[in-house]
Amino acid sequence: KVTVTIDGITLEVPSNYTVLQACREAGIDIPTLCYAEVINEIGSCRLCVVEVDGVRNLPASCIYPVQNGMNIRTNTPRVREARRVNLELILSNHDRSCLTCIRNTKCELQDLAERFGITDIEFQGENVNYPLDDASPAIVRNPNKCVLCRRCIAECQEVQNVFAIGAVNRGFDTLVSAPFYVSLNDSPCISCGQCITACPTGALYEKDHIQRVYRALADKRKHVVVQTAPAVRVALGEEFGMPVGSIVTGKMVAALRRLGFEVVFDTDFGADLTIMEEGSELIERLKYGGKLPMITSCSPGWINFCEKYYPDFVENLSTCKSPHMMLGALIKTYYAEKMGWNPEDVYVVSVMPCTAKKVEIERPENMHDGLQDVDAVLTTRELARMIKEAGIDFVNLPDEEFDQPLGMSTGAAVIFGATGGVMEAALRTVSEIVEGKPLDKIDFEEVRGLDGVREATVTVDGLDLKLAIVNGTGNAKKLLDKIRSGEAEYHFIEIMGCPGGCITGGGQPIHHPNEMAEVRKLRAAAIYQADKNLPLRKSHENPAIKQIYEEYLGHPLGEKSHHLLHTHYSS
Ligand code: HC1
Repeated sequence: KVTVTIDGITLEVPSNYTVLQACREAGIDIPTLCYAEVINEIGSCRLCVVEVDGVRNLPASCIYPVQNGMNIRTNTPRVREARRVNLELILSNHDRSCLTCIRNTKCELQDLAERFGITDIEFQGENVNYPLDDASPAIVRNPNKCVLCRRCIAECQEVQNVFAIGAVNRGFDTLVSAPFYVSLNDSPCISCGQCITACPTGALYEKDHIQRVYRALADKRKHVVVQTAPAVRVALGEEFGMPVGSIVTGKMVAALRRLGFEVVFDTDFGADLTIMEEGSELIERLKYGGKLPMITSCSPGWINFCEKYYPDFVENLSTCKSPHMMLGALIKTYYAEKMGWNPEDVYVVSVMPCTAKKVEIERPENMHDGLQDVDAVLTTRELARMIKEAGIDFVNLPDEEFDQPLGMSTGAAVIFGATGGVMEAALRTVSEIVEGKPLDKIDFEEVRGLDGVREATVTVDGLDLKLAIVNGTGNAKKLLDKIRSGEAEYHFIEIMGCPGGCITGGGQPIHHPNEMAEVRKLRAAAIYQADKNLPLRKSHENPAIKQIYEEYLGHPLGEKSHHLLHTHYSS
């Protein structure tokens, strides 16, 4: 420990602290913009400067280490002036069309301008007008809103190991871009959207699907069916001021009906179905010597990463489509038949915590009978915007139930939303099917947790199944490199593209990167609580799943499943 004095208050702090950490411990909220704990400690925005006795310039507190006896002052005229000039310089060449910005009222730069009482900008910077990069089906990049904080670059490079974007040029010409100024669409971007959630301003956002959904809702010929991903129900409430980790399933269903969706189904049904298909695929690969380890395929960000960076693992991927695609295919076939609808008049909307799903729905290998399984993907944030625009009092909505039969699901499905959930759901079903008797314990605690790479061994019918669970593509790289080099061997691996899994996907409500560890914990706890709250907790016990196999699909991995529920990926 060392002793420091901050604005006259003396305190002891760990010797490895930065001045910023010490100030925060002293209850002083130093302003920051570029700072993101651990991943982006670069001191570039210089809004966190302080005065330190004996130091001539004003050090950036986020990267300046404490020393014993240090005397720090955080609110002197010199500090205030320096911070203000730095902020005004950032604002001087920023596109300040805040009223029409997607992050209006949710922008860190706007908050800082308000906090510093900026009413006029002394400097007039050169306002370059860069073109919008909107060629990607998932992510739009507006360089004119970029403050060069590099938080997106840190997410893309350090956390996800994707390296789609970086800082190009130097000085006034510095720009965050894909190499050679190509569009994100032509870059190695995997569309995970983690850059969006790291961005403090409106420089990065999802491709809008709200307008196409409104058009479909207004089209009298269309039957517009919506489905909601597991992770949306534990995050949507945050957009309406509810605490992180609130479970809002019933209110979400009620809001969707009020928005005009004709039928509200649950992607969780698709997740239960995925377990039937993927569990059977695993059993088959284990029995008949198929490609192992089998790796889950429901996260499209991960699929993109695998195809672009680890094509030699494409054969390891399960051939299952992701749950919302499976459900989309069944809505346009099984359900449309039941209702006497022409499949071409059915419009399926998925509400997802994910931006990569916007790309997934357009992949030609996911089409069936010339139709897309899903026609539009709204992120959790987009759904919140629609609810707000409609003036729906979300917090006070009554709870409503999903429509049936494709709204029925089990606890095994809802845990898909957290890292380890697909693995646990598969274990609940595979163990019971293979062993032919009910499980003593439903909870497979050994595969839970939030660490980036986890391993477990679970014995099923005498076979020690070696398992790995990974979240975030940077962590996937670590594991796949070990497998490639022969250092590690597994039977079954769950990989989710986003750190924490879908609960913290690129389409979820945005929090500061420093808060994400806590947000992940709270949303994951809510997911496991939602599982506990359900009467059925194993996918194969879902009566609607049994019914659809009896009435329509036949059996897992059968002819119809093959046609509608499975796909292939390219290496
Ligand atoms: Fe996910 Fe999935 S869990 S991929 O994270 O398999 O997006 O929530 O919907 O499809 O079910 C996302 C979440 C989601 C699919 C399911």
